[in-house]
Amino acid sequence: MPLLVPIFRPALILVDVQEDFCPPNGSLAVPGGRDIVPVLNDLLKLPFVLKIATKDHHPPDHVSFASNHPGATAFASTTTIVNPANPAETYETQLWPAHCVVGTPGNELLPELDHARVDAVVLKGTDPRVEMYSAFRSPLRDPPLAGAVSDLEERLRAAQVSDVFVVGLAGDFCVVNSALDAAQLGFSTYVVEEGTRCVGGAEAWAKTRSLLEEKGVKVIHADGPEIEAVKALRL
Ligand code: VGL
Ligand code: ZN
Repeated sequence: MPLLVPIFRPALILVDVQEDFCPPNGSLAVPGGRDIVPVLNDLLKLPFVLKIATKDHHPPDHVSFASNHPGATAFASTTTIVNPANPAETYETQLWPAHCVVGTPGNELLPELDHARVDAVVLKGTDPRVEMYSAFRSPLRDPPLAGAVSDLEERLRAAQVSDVFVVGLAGDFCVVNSALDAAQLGFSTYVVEEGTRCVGGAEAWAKTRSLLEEKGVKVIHADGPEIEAVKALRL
């Protein structure tokens, strides 16, 4: 019988490390959001086979903005998203202050992030009709909405990635959904705890962490053995 040697080909995904998700000026600032940058820059120095930054990239008329729904309040109100190709498929989503609007300063990746080490930027949330927390795809499945499926999976497959390490913002929204999708797509998936912060702070992280672990995503530390294994790789 041929010996099957599993090949460890880890990728790093930096989710939405953008001005609007960070103090001091972000419209949807995550507490401590800026503090993760040194951890991310250290990870970017490691020999991951692929390093991808994602950006929440919304048009001004995006469905997730409370300002686009008369009478709605950011953080408190919700709206129903409908699959444009199948009115029977719907989901409820929370409304937010306008954020990461294309062409605005809040859309920019943080300047202190080590951009030179990022291989590619993947855009998400570009279709005004749907919310897209996961950097892979919107929750619409029946059928999937073409404009709300990114090329992230394709890029990971093309690079023969085996393991996906997720960090960024926000832990309780786009990081968790991206990690759950990565795991569902068959990648061994990790979230580096020091590399994320939640909209809902420490309390939200405790819940998010349990959900990740329940779904088979490992929550790890930046100085843990999984990161040591990446360090041990030679490109
Ligand atoms: C996000 C809320 C709305 C995120 C994006 O990147 O976590 N959260 N849009
Ligand atoms: Zn958004």
